[in-house]
This record gives sequence, structure tokens and C-alpha cells, in this order.
Amino acid sequence: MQVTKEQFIRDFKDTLHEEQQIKIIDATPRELFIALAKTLRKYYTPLWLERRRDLEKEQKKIAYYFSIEFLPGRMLETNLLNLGLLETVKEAFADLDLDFDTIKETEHDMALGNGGLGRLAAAFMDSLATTGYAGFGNGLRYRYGLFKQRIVDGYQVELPDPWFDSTGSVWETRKDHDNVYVKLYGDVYLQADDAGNLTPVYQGAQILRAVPYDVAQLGFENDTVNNLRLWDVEIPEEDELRYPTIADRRRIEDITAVLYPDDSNAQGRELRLVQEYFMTSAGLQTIIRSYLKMNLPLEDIYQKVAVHINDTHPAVAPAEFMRLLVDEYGLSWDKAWQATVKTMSYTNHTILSEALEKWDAGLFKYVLPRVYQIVLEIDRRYVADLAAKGVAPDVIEATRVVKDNQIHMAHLAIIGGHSVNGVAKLHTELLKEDTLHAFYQLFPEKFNNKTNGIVQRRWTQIADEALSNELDKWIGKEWRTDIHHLRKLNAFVDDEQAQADFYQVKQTAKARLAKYIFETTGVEVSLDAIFDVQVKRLHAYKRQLLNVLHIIKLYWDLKDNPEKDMVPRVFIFGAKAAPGYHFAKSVIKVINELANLINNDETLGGKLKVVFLENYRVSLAELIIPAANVSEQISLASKEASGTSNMKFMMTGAITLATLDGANIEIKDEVGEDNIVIFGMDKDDVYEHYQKHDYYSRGIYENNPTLKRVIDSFVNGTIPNIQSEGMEIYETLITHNDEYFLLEDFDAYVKVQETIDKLYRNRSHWMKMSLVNIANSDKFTSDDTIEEYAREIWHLEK
Ligand code: 26V
Repeated sequence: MQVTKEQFIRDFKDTLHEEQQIKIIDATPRELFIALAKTLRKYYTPLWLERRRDLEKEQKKIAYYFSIEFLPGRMLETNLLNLGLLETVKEAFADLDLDFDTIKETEHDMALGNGGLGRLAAAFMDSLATTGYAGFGNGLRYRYGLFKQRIVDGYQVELPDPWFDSTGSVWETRKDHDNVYVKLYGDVYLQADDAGNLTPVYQGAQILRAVPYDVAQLGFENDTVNNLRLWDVEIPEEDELRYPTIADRRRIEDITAVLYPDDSNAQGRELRLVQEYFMTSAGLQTIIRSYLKMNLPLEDIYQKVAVHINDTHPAVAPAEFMRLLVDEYGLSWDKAWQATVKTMSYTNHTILSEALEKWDAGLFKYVLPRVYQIVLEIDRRYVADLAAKGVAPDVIEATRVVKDNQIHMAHLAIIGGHSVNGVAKLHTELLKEDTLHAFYQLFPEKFNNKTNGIVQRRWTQIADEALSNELDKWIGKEWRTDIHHLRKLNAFVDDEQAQADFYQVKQTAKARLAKYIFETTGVEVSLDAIFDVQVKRLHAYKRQLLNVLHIIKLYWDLKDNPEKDMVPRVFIFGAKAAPGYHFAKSVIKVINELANLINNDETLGGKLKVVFLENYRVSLAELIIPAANVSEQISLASKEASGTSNMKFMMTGAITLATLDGANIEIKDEVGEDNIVIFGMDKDDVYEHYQKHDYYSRGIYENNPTLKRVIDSFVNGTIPNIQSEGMEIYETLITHNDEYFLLEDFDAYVKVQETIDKLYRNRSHWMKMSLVNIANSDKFTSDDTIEEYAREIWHLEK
């Protein structure tokens, strides 16, 4: 977009006057941010409208990405960058004597997601617009995003995160003309109409209004604007008598109040089911409506529409689509089913069985009585079809939708769609071999891999300006528009000047983070230390605790021998634990108490520091990741479906310290074994233990004095203030046989940490490794991932 600096300054001042009735000099940073955002909206709104008109006129196929989470983080800089205005605006602000960073910091992260899954959905929105495909998001407009984490006395405390104020978010537009109505609860019975067809009659259903809020998704320098549609809930005026008290109304407002309601109780689970259905039904109704405007036959809808089911949360989609096509639009079951299967596709994001959603059939029937009937019919026909084909009864039983009084959502997504994909090569192999093996045998053609990706622009051009400028200097600027030009950097990995220059880039990022660490925690860290970082959700399988075991080992090494020759190390953690996840919260407490112990022990000579940064989120990741020397990706092999922070660290020059899990394997394939540090059991070792049932953690503990001393530190008072948490951890590791095999991997992990120490001492060699990582990180651009989805799953045209 062409806007000169002078023009921008005029537009910006006008907006500030019109909207805030204030002059620059009197405005708060927040007011300046709002004015800036509104100026941008004026710039892109014509493109947004034009996009809508073009798509209607050209009747191109559209993919709809259904996801209960979208985690874009801050949008200001991405929007500026994508409009081609980031530099112009920074210069204009400098002229106006305004500090751009102060203004951008007033934007609240849009955190409508938990972690990787939600961030991936947001990345895909950016990449869909950037590649130019028509791909729209469909989700929920939560009033409160992911909780804000505070650490109090070492404990995680969760606070609500109201991410928009009374006027809503600056980036959204309410679209009342696109309201739809969603039916829940009540009774449904079937009645024959004059032609003898059975039609459903609803009695006492609750009817809610779904109101869309649209958020523009701008493509990178291509004038393309796609749409992310987030639904809010309202009580229709004609139904207000049903909700006479404030409490009645609150129960409805709760539907879009929080991301992931507490599902440890029945009420929370019911709310979650309502959320899932609400966004799915509202989205599908809108899709059918806009398709029908083209006057094409409804049974051909799959030619113009693809619906993607992001994890199982929107997996009610095939059943709801059937309900709409059959009940509301009168299609025959068979035609509707064909259209449904060709429209739907599904991504699995985890092999952990506890995360594969199943709904109690009674609850499902109570909340969604008609959809329940449809699910039963889908299940009945599925079983009958396979039985007629002679499929073995145990295979049918293993794959059907309704069994053991539960609705298996993944099964519904697989049966009701034409594509199932995993999110990294190993993950897809495990789905085929293990988790979804029976389905793979029945429908091998449905299975495919789509390795995750990241929006490289955010992690380089936005998060790491110094790195970006250095890259320009060495390889020219083309990489900014076509990331594959990064490979040119391979020519300079041995160049001493390049190594020195990029070392300085990393030091700059480390200094920025060190300042933040000092300001937020009071801990001083040396820039000569290795910044060793593990940031991600706290989960047992991700094994933050293995990292902790190693830190305690270093602590004892230094206590025994303060002269120990080691490069100083700063271990940096960022992690939120699910509010009901006791063990994860205990690990957070232990990390914080360990940090207190270590950071205040002067006998350690500053060689060891531990920092837990509270409230890890996208905007904090932008500060942390560029500053990392070491990227900890140490999940138990087979458990991390892909990981995506691993890709961000790689792109900004950290060395990956990893198990052979998820996309780590593909990172290794890109950089070669010499430029990544791999350790520990692989997936076959892990599965062998499962088969042989021969893992015995107490045996390892008793035969490894170093490890024993480390583990005993949790319960013998070494670390203060962790009596119950220390005991819980001890029991997890020893009494409960260490489900994620930390003990078996401990020695290997310690060894490669020593390798890291050695490698870091040779600056030239380290920087060569770092440069190889940056140079080959183009492989993980989500733009390419989206190209694959668009071509192979959604069959979109450009
Ligand atoms: C959810 C839950 C919820 C209940 C308790 C246990 C549990 C364990 C795992 C999950 C993960 C939900 C799905 C998810 O976020 N998967 C992540 O998706 C990323 C994007 O594909 C991927 O990079 C991560 O490896 C994967 O964990």
C-alpha cells in the first residue's frame, strides 16, 4: 500500500482529532495506539470490501477453518508490516517525537487460545491471506482470553484477562446483518409431513442469537484481506421472558465468557459442549446461506466450500451439517452425506488419549437432542455398511462413533470427512501405526501429513529487527518477501565476519531480555552466559522437570566444587499450567523456589541463574525467543505432535537441544546432525517399554548416585518451601514409575548439556551452527504449509 510519511501523519492526526478529540501532545500512549489502529482500518477497509465483492463475483472455492482457539497476539505490527507501512509509520513517529515501542506495548495480546494449537490457527490465517487463498476463520469471541498468570510466593495465580474494553476490540467489526440462530436443549420428535417424510419437531428448545464479529486478516504486501469471524452470543428480544433474572442472563453470557471453561465438573463440561456446538452451527449456517446466494445446487456445495475441523472441538460439524442439509434444506440423506464427507477435513494435534474428546451420550443428547439422533444414524449406517463389506466386528467396534455410552468426536471427524492429517511426519506415522491404526486400515487414502509452520515475518521482521537488518546486509532483502532466499546465508556460515556480526545481533537481543528480566524479577544475568530457554505450556510430557533435574545436578556440582569450569548458564522458563492441573502447578512452584535458592547463593559465583518469567504469551515470546542460545525441546519421544516454538528458535539462531520428537526430527533433517544436539530415547525405545512393561524407575534411581542425590533434593529440605510439591514430584518419579521416562533419559541429557557447554566455548563454531539453523529455517514457513493444505486437502485455486 502506497502512503507517504506526510500523508500518514495527516491521516493519523485527523483520526486522533475525530475519534479522540485530542492533540498528539495530550494523548496517552493507549489513545495514540487506538488512533493508529483506526487509521490502518481506514486504509484496509476498501480492500476488505473489495475482497468480498470479488469472491462473490468469481465464485471461487473458500476454505473455512473452524477452530475453538485463535491466538494472534498483538496485531498492530503485523498489520503494519503486511500493509507495507511499518517503516513509514516508525519514521513518522520519530518525526513526531513519539516512541513507537511505548505505543505498541499498550496493545493487549489477543489471546483466544491456549498454546500451539491456537497459535497455529492464527498463523494459518496470516498465511492464507499472504498466499492469496480464500480462507476464512470461524471461532468464538471470548470476553476473557487465556488467563493472566501471576506468580505469588512461587505459585501460579490465575487472573481473568479482559482483552477488550467496553468499546470492543479496535480490530473487529460487528456484523448484525449476518446474525443466525442456534438451537439447544428441549425435546425433538419426528412427525410425518404430507408426503410421508419425517421432519423433526422441536419442543422447548432454547434459541440463541449468534452475532458475528469480523477481524480483517491482511496478507503480506498483496492487498488481500481475508476474514476471521468470531461469534458472540445474545438473548433474542422475543425470548427475553425466558431469562427474567440477571443470573439467567449470565448463564447465557457464559457461553462466550471464557476460553476453556473448567471441565473438572459437569457444568463446565456442558458449557464446553455448548461452546463447540454454538460456533460450529453458527459457522455452518452462514456458509450454507452464502453458498446458496450463488444459485448452485446444494448437493454440490463441496465444490465451493471446504470446512476444516481443527482438532476435535468443532468435530460436531459433520453431524450439524447433515442436520442442516437434511432437516432445514430438504436434501436426501445420501446426497447430504456425500456432500458432507467431501466438504469436511480434520487435523489431529495430539496422540494423548486424554485429549481426544469423547462426550457422555446422555449429556450430548440433553444438550443437542436432534444432533444426537443424527449421530446415532451416522453410527448405525457406518456399522451396517462395514458389516456388509465383511469388516471384522472388532474393527467396526473400535472405530464407530457411539460406543460405551460415549460419542467419540475424532471418529465422527474421520468418518464424516475425506482427510485426516497429523502435524509432523512422526506424528502422522504414529497416527497411522497406533492411535488411529484401525481407521488407517479402513481408509488409508484419507491420511496425510502436513508439518506445521510459523509466520516467519513475525519472528524475524517484527520480533528481531536487528537480525533482519543483519540478514539484509549479508544476503540482500529478498528474503523478506520470499523466505526461501534465506538459504543464501549458507554461503556465509564459515565467514568470520558474518559470525561476529550475528553474534552481536544475538547479544543485542540478550541485552533486551536481560533488561526485562531485571525489571520484572530483580535477577541480574550476564550476557556472557548461555541463555538456555524452555517456553511452552507446562505439561508432564514436555518434561520441564527433566530440565529441573539437570539444574539441580549443576547446583550440586557447584556446591561440591565452586571452581567447576563451566560457561555461566541462565535457565529461562515461561509456562502456564492448566488451572486444574495439580502436578504442572507444583512444577512451577518448584522452579520458582529453586530459582530463589540458586539466584541468592553467592557461593555459586554467578555461574548459575534460574528465571521464571510470568505470563508467557505471544508478545513475551517475541522478546524471549530471539535472545535464546539454546532451545529446549525435550518432550518424551512420540508425545509432542509437532511443536512450533522449536521452529521460531531455529529461525532466530538458537541451537536446538532435543529429543527425536515431533518436528525436531525435521529440523534435524534440515540442519544436519552437526548443527543440532539430539539425545535420549527415540520413539521405538519408548514403545518397546510399553510393549515389554519393563520400565522401572526405582531401579534407575537406586543405581545412579548422582540422580539419586538430585531427586532426594525434592524431599530432604535442600529446596526450601516445597514440602508438598517436592513430595508430589518424588512420588511421580519413583512411586508412580515416572510415566514420561525422565530418569532413563537423565544421563543422556546431562551429557549433551556438557556438549552444549563445550560447543559454546568455540564461538566461531557455535555461530556457524547458529547460522546454519537460520539459513535453513525457511522450510518451516506456514505459507508453504498452507499451500499444501490448499492444494492437497481443500482443493482451492489461487
Ligand atoms: C490437551 C490436553 C487437554 C487435557 C489434558 C491433557 C492435554 C494434553 C494435550 C493437549 C493438547 C491439545 C492439542 C494441542 O494443543 N496440540 C498441540 O498442537 C500444536 C499445533 O499443531 C503442536 O505443535 C503441539 O505439538 C501440540 O501439542
